[in-house]
Amino acid sequence: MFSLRIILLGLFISTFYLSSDAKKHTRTSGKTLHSQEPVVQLKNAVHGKVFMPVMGLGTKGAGLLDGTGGEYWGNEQGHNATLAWLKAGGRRIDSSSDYITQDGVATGWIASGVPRSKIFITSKIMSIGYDEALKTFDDILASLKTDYIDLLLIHWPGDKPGTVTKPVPACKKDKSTWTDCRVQTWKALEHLFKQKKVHAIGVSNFGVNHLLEIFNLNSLIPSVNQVEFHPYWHEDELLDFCQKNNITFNSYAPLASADHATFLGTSWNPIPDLRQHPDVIRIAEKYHKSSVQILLRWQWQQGIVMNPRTLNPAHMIENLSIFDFKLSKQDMMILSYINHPMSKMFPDPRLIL
Ligand SMILES: NC(=O)c1ccc[n+]([C@@H]2O[C@H](COP(=O)([O-])OP(=O)(O)OC[C@H]3O[C@@H](n4cnc5c(N)ncnc54)[C@H](OP(=O)(O)O)[C@@H]3O)[C@@H](O)[C@H]2O)c1
Ligand SMILES: *[C@@H]1O[C@H](CO)[C@@H](O)[C@H](O)[C@H]1NC(C)=O
Ligand SMILES: *[C@@H]1O[C@H](CO)[C@@H](O)[C@H](O)[C@H]1NC(C)=O
Ligand SMILES: CC(=O)N[C@H]1CO[C@H](CO)[C@@H](O)[C@@H]1O
Repeated sequence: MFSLRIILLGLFISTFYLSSDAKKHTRTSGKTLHSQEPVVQLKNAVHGKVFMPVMGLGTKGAGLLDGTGGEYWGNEQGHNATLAWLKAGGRRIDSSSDYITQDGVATGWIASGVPRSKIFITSKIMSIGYDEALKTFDDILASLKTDYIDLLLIHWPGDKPGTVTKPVPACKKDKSTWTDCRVQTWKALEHLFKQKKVHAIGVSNFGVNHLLEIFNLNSLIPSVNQVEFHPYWHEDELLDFCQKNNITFNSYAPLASADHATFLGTSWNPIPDLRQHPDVIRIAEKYHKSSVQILLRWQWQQGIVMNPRTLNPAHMIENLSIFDFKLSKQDMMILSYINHPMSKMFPDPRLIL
């Protein structure tokens, strides 16, 4: 009886926290962004008020040109998806200097006719050092055909485990850790921020250890951390740490990539499609929503912003329509306890020193 009460109390507190959190994060800007779409206000490292649309478009396909590992995305896919996304009412696009779709994103946003000021573009730079980051930023502006970026992130805290950047960046030469590269790259982002060439700066794939390193610089705190997060793989402690420090949590692969394969060093490992999971399907039927809408809503009720990738305009509209229903605390809990032993789709950034 006693322990049951504690469990119920825990459920109550966590649900209150989650729902009040989602509420707290919701703002409607009305002016510069699509009036209907919920946005969050970024808190750290911003000039004035910066509102980030909750739903973005992912533009990196995990697949290779030879057809393995999922869907291949190049400039043609980037162009078509961006154009369809903006037409469907989406306003945020998740891009990177490391994706092979950036030029397509540019032709797509220009073809849409939507003014640049109403579009929120994220791009990313690897941990490569100060001068190298500034040079890459110029390439990003040229590639995306814009003169500013809404949100610029450090893409990874170092080489992804299992890959080696060639040539090795000067900031990493003869060093056992990526600390110098991270710090230099962050300083370059701060420089661009101070010049107002970017409206907000943040990081991606950073663990608590990497974030504390930035805190120790006694300078700007990242406004966003973009991390893999879905019911198969969710680092709740990292989410909590970010939210306690006003770092907006941006999930990636919110559908566990859905094309259900994860690269394990040498081979693609199939993972059961989350969209077909019996618990997800049962909850979807209960709310008369699709599995994907359930998976995305589960994120939003935790105050998380996301960028699912899709080429399908009907899927885009579906993805944008998760703001008119609410999952019960029990259903949130069921989704949080779905798990899979081989659930990490991307390399583990916590292994990067
Ligand atoms: N920072 C980083 O290091 C990092 C790493 C990985 C990814 N990312 C970002 O996060 C984005 C998303 O991750 P992801 O691309 O790996 O995968 P994802 O968004 O989890 O899954 C994409 C898959 O979901 C399907 N899908 C999307 N909406 C759907 C809907 N409404 N109904 C049914 N299926 C739907 C898509 O198929 P259809 O085309 O058929 O809809 C596609 O196969 C990336 O594109 C990238 O921008 C960042
Ligand atoms: C992109 O859109 C064009 C025009 O509708 C179409 O012909 C082409 O097949 C599309 N490409 C992809 C990869 O979807
Ligand atoms: C988070 O932001 C709020 C204002 O929105 C501020 O009151 C609070 O002190 C901030 N917390 C931290 C840890 O920076
Ligand atoms: C075409 C369409 O239905 N677009 C919708 C996408 O989602 C936003 C936010 O919910 C709606 O405002 C749009 O009408």
